[in-house]
Amino acid sequence: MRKLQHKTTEQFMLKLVANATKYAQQRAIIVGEQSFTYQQLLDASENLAQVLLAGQTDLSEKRVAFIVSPGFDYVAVQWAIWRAGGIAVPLCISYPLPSLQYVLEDTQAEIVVADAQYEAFIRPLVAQLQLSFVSLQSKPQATATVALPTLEKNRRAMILYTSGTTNLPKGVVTTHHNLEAQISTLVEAWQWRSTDHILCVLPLHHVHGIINVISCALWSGATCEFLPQFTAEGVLNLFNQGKINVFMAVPTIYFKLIAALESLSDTEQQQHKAVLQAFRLMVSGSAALPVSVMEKWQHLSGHRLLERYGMTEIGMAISNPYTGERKAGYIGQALPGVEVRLVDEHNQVVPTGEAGEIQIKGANVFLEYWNKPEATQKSFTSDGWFKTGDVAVVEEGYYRILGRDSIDIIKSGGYKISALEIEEILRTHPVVADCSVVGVPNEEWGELVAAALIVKEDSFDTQTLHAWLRERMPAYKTPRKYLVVNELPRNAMGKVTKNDLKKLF
Ligand code: MCA
Ligand code: AMP
Repeated sequence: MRKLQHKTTEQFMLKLVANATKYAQQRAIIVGEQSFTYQQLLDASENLAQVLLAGQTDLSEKRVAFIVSPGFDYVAVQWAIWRAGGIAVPLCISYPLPSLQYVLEDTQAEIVVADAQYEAFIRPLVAQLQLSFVSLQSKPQATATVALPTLEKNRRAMILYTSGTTNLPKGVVTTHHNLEAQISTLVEAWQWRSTDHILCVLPLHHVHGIINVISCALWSGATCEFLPQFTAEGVLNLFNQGKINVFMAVPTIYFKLIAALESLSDTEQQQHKAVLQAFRLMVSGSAALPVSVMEKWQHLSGHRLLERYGMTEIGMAISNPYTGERKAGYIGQALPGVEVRLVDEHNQVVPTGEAGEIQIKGANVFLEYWNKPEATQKSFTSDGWFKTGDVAVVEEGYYRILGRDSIDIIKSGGYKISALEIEEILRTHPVVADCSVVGVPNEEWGELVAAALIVKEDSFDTQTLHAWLRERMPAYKTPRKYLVVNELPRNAMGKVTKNDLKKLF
């Protein structure tokens, strides 16, 4: 296990609460017609913290999983878990039950919180696993009041699941200190302010939505508006109201917004452009931003997107400048407080201009993979650098991503997907004799998940297989392309040559 480095008692949560108190009467959250102040957020999270504590003085890193729609309740529950000393485990609202079960079992969650929308769906699983359940629908009120615990900075705060080069997703543990570092570097670099108003359309089981959007906004006294289900038209309508001035999204979302704008008349496009030009900041990340998307967006919105680079394990590490040149095709420079280096296969720093793996050090870097000491150890060098597996080069002072070490990691719509995880599930289908999964390039999605299959029956149909997979994994992980083959391309060692397979698609 990694050494805990920060043993001070200064609390991230105390600061978050102090910031919220400073802006008590300002609007923190908007969802549709409803709006909530920071004071309401403080009160609701305090009440829920007491409900979770139920008279105990500290949750002592108990894992509390929650399945709550994006909005006020989501943040109130997240803050409540943190304030009560628990570890927040946000569940993906589009996961089928088997994927949720994996997360609940892997984290050894003890309490599950659900809102009205997900209560009926999750209850049978909670009962099966014999976990405590808190229903937000029943508007729980604390019966006992205890002093909320004092939390050391190195207290574990959150577990997020990330797919990688293993067949099962790993839980990435971040501490209160990590969260503070991940938030404050962005607040500084992107000049967050209390007058900002951001729109959140991203899922809330990943860093992009949780840290970059919600947490940075609420740390700064800004307003965060939620659109729980992304549609390009929905986003453009909200933009047109003229209040939102900050937006962050994955390239696929900009691609979809561009398509929606391009379908409008010239006059309508000009109207939208007038609104978009008033934005303070628009950011793209989670996957490579194609230069064509950046250019089209600049043409339609008058904005040059700020591209940045991050990872679940590190938050954000590299960013184009807020003031200064935002270079198309580049991810920028190290963020404040983040150390970045490029190394060869022996962990030796490469000469400037040569490609190397990105390695990261800093308070932003996660603590460990939950219950996976070996995986944790393997992901760090002996001198404490986190190995990202992404390969980059520095040109004229800007980092440019060249690719990834592993062909088994796919990025689609900004989601990181493990080819091995999908293969493992496919192989359990009675008709699949063998399979191999790759990511094939796609302008809109970055990559599309594609599966080559050797099947045991001629009457096999991919629609039935697809439906079967949808019961076992979320839609964003399911293959978009299937190809039935007689054999898979293999090298002399018998290993599937995935680059050759990609060509077949
Ligand atoms: C959905 N579809 C997809 C994908 N997702 N097809 C291919 N690849 C995908 N990933 C399909 C659906 O199955 C459906 O097809 C159709 O597209 C519309 O589905 P829907 O779910 O409605 O899609 P959407 O709502 O339009 O979603 C697109 C989206 C979403 C908004 C771009 O994928 C999204 O929210 N992506 C963001 C993920 C994210 O936050 N990643 C950050 C990870 P059919 O109708 O045929 O079923 S954190 C990270 O990466 C690090 C820290 C970082 O740097 O940020
Ligand atoms: P995740 O595990 O979902 O946090 O995804 C992290 C991965 O997303 C990184 O390791 C990169 O491969 C990729 N990524 C994030 N931002 C960018 C970017 N701006 N350009 C290219 N890849 C990116």
